[in-house]
This record gives sequence, structure tokens and C-alpha cells, in this order.
Amino acid sequence: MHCPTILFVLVLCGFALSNQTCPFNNGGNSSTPSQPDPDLDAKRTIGFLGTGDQWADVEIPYDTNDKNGNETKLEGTIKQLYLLKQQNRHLKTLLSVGGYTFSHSWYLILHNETCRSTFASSAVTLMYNIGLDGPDYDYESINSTDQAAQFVDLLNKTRTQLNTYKNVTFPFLLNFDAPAGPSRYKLLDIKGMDPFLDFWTFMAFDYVGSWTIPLYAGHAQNLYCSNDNLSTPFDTNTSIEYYISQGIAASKINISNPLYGHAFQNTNGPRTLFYRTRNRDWNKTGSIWDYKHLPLTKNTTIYENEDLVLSWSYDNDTGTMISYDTPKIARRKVRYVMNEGLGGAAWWQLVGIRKGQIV
Ligand SMILES: *[C@@H]1O[C@H](CO)[C@@H](O)[C@H](O)[C@H]1NC(C)=O
Ligand SMILES: *[C@@H]1O[C@H](CO)[C@@H](O)[C@H](O)[C@H]1NC(C)=O
Ligand SMILES: *[C@@H]1O[C@H](CO)[C@@H](O)[C@H](O)[C@H]1NC(C)=O
Ligand SMILES: *[C@@H]1O[C@H](CO)[C@@H](O)[C@H](O)[C@H]1NC(C)=O
Ligand SMILES: *[C@@H]1O[C@H](CO)[C@@H](O)[C@H](O)[C@H]1NC(C)=O
Ligand SMILES: *[C@@H]1O[C@H](CO)[C@@H](O)[C@H](O)[C@H]1NC(C)=O
Ligand SMILES: *[C@@H]1O[C@H](CO)[C@@H](O)[C@H](O)[C@H]1NC(C)=O
Ligand SMILES: *[C@@H]1O[C@H](CO)[C@@H](O)[C@H](O)[C@H]1NC(C)=O
Ligand SMILES: *[C@@H]1O[C@H](CO)[C@@H](O)[C@H](O)[C@H]1NC(C)=O
Ligand SMILES: *[C@@H]1O[C@H](CO)[C@@H](O)[C@H](O)[C@H]1NC(C)=O
Ligand SMILES: CC(=O)N[C@H]1CO[C@H](CO)[C@@H](O)[C@@H]1O
Ligand SMILES: CC(=O)N[C@H]1CO[C@H](CO)[C@@H](O)[C@@H]1O
Repeated sequence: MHCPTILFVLVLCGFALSNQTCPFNNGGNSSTPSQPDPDLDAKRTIGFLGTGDQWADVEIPYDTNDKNGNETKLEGTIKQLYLLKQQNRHLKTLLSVGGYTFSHSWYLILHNETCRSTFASSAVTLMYNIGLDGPDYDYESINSTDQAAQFVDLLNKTRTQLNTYKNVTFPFLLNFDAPAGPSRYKLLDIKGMDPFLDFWTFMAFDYVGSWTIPLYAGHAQNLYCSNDNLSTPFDTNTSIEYYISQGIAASKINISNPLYGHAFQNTNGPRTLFYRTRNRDWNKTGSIWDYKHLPLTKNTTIYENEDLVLSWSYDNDTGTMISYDTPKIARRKVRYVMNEGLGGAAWWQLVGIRKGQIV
């Protein structure tokens, strides 16, 4: 058996810094937001992505093309990141590996010890060779306690590899993208993982979407828990409190937020049935609209619930509900991060906003 090499590479930049923005998105086109809103002066992360089929290959082409269909070389972007880091000495960049689509590759890597070792050393070598600050693992589907133990071992091996770089002045960072579903996070060996991690990035989005069964329109990123489990089956606060209850320092937890909305069509709004549609910005999954396209029509009414900290739009002409964060709701989430003493917040992803638009 060969260790799988299919990997999804996502570089996160801007962690652990204030008032910094990163001029990248996943379309290969730059976009630099203007000065941040002082109310949102929390730590920021802005990401972009590409794919790789050869782990050791630095010249990984992006899987997303620009408007002319041109491919952008990762090398070019990495170079730009490097230049940006020279100007902003606090900027940290991470090499992210994984993602929902690649869950099966994770399974193959994790269940074989040789593969775990190879993986840890190749991830760290690549990260070092392209001048980034550390690896970031995104595996959202740990499905057994055996696999949870294997994951701890992978983090251990990765940290050991990172520690071999004694010549590096600033310590490397190791991040884990933490799942939001209780059925997933309750399987994690959180206490076992924590000593090897610098921070945890909690994915506070996609709670419901076009895949939801039964087909009730609902809220995909509400902060607090409501009694209505038809429209709000999950919430951020309950999950964050769970991670903290396992002994993780609040300051090591970041919250990742969406710059997009989930649409439910042919519905009367939250708690009511909807029918699936194929209209969307993103091709692969669900009915997803970038923030910059919202609200979709002038006749849309926007609702904000400040108790549960959620917002959505509803267009009565087309019967479309979209669950997304308005600026007011995003600010409330930043306040939550500050009040709870969490590490910071991230927004996924920069391509979702217009040039100059404040997140
Ligand atoms: C683990 O992977 C290595 C390298 O591909 C292979 O030689 C070995 O047979 C595998 N072990 C098991 C138990 O599958
Ligand atoms: C990048 O975006 C700017 C502003 O939207 C646009 O003028 C420019 O043509 C784009 N560049 C490419 C290569 O698409
Ligand atoms: C961030 O920017 C705001 C407004 O420009 C400023 O008040 C604040 O001091 C800045 N914070 C840091 C850490 O530079
Ligand atoms: C976990 O997922 C893998 C494939 O991704 C599967 O082979 C395995 O049986 C699953 N284990 C459990 C306990 O569901
Ligand atoms: C990490 O791995 C080393 C070497 O295999 C082992 O001695 C140590 O016990 C591991 N640490 C944890 C916390 O599992
Ligand atoms: C730093 O250490 C690593 C691992 O030991 C080594 O591969 C690399 O060449 C060293 N870099 C420098 C600049 O000495
Ligand atoms: C919603 O809550 C009701 C009452 O507590 C419970 O009976 C039902 O199973 C829950 N439904 C879901 C999908 O969790
Ligand atoms: C946040 O979650 C904790 C733990 O579940 C709970 O005790 C607390 O009441 C929640 N806060 C709100 C405002 O719902
Ligand atoms: C907006 O809604 C009103 C009342 O439902 C309707 O008369 C009007 O045609 C709608 N406008 C558009 C642009 O859809
Ligand atoms: C949508 O429009 C219909 C007819 O005008 C009205 O009865 C209904 O209350 C409206 N629904 C919402 C959610 O505004
Ligand atoms: C910026 C860039 O490389 N643009 C190229 C994109 O592809 C078209 C068609 O192949 C070329 O004409 C452009 O020069
Ligand atoms: C295969 C496919 O559906 N491609 C579509 C992805 O989305 C873009 C932008 O909406 C379309 O132009 C493509 O046709």
C-alpha cells in the first residue's frame, strides 16, 4: 500500500495579528480591503486556496482560475506572501492540509503509522521549504476513538518534526481546524491533542444547508442556542464551551466565520420547508452565495436576531431565505470573542467581499 498524496492545500495568513490584511483570495486576483473597521479590531485571518496532487511539488497550480481561465502558480503566490511578510513582520502564514472533501485520504494516512510519519515529515518539509510558519490540519470527520488516538500521534510526530528546526528564530505554529458538530468533537481526544497545538480554529459555519434533512430552512452560523431545533440545530457557544470544558485555554481558540450565505428556496422562511435548487455561486456543494452578492434582490427584507446573534434575508417574491451574517451580527461575534477571551476570529474567504468592502 502507498501512502496517499492527494492533498488540499490552503494557506491561511494573517493569524495572530491586528489591523493587517492580506491581499489574496482564491481567484488568483488581488483584493486589498481598506482600513479595518475599528470595531472589528480583532485578530484577523484571511485565507486562499489551491490544490496539489504531488505533495513535494512546490509548483502546485491553483485549481481556481482567473476570469480569463489562466492558472496561477502557487510559487508566485508564495513569493508574494514572502514579500508581504517582509513588510509585515508579524504576519504568520500556515499551510493547511485537508478539508471535508479529502476525508478519505485522511483515513488512509491516519490508520498506518508509516504513513503518519511520512506525512508529518513531508508536511513540515514543504512548509519549511516554501517559507511558511507552520502546518494547519483540517480533518472534520474523525469517526472513532482509534482514529482520535492516531490523530494525536500525528500531531506528536508533526511537533517532533517542527522541533528539529532548531535554527528557526520564531517558533512554528501548529493549528487544528476544529469541527462544530457534537457527534464529531465528542470523539476527539481534545486533552491529548492540546499540548501539541498552538491554537484551535473552530469552524463556526455550515450548521445547516441545502443538504439538511428534513428540509427545514434554518440558520447556518448562529452564535447562541435556541429552543427551536428545526431552524437552529447547532450553535457556536455550546460547542466553544465544550472545548473549554475539556481544559483548552480560551485564548488558544479562534472562531472562523463565513463570508457567504446558505440559500433555501421555495420556503416561507426559518422553520419552514424548502426545496433544493441549483442556482449558486459555488459549483460543488449547496446553494451558496458570496457576501458581495447579498442581498440578491432589492425586495429582500433583512432580519437580525440579536439575542441568538444571527441574521438572514428573505425575498417574498421568490420565496428565498439566505442565512448569512450582516455587519452588525459579525460585530456581535467579535464582541463574543473579546468577552470570552478567545484568541481571535477568521473570515472565510476574502473572495467573498468586494474590493474596499469592510468585512
Ligand atoms: C503502511 O504503509 C507502508 C508504506 O506504504 C506499507 O509498506 C505498509 O505495509 C503499510 N502497513 C499496513 C499495516 O498497511
Ligand atoms: C483583478 O480585479 C480587478 C478589480 O476588480 C480588475 O480590474 C482586474 O482586471 C482583475 N485582474 C484579473 C487578472 O482578473
Ligand atoms: C488598530 O486600528 C485602530 C484604528 O485605526 C487603532 O485604534 C488601534 O490602536 C490599532 N490596533 C493596533 C494593535 O495597532
Ligand atoms: C471511518 O471512516 C472510514 C472511511 O473514511 C471507514 O472505512 C471506517 O469504517 C469508519 N469507521 C467508523 C467507526 O465508522
Ligand atoms: C509523543 O511521541 C513520543 C515518541 O514516540 C512518545 O515518547 C511520547 O509519549 C508521545 N507523547 C504523547 C503525549 O503521546
Ligand atoms: C535548518 O535546519 C533544517 C533541519 O535541520 C535544515 O534542513 C536546514 O537546512 C537548516 N537551515 C539553515 C539555513 O541552516
Ligand atoms: C427537537 O426537539 C424535540 C423536543 O425536545 C425532540 O423531540 C426532537 O427529537 C428534536 N429534533 C431534532 C432534529 O433534534
Ligand atoms: C453558552 O454555553 C454555556 C454552556 O452550554 C451555557 O451555560 C451558557 O448559558 C451559554 N450562553 C448563552 C448566552 O446561551
Ligand atoms: C417588490 O415587491 C412588490 C410587492 O410584493 C412587487 O409589487 C414588486 O414588483 C417587487 N419588485 C421587484 C423588483 O421584484
Ligand atoms: C409574503 O407576501 C404575502 C402576500 O403579500 C403575505 O401574505 C406574507 O405575509 C408575506 N410573507 C412574508 C414573510 O413577508
Ligand atoms: C495575465 C495572463 O496571464 N493573461 C493571459 C490569460 O490567458 C489569455 C488567453 O490564453 C492570454 O491571452 C492572457 O495573456
Ligand atoms: C461545471 C459548472 O457548473 N461550472 C460553473 C461553475 O460556476 C461558474 C460561475 O457561476 C459557471 O460559469 C460555470 O459554468
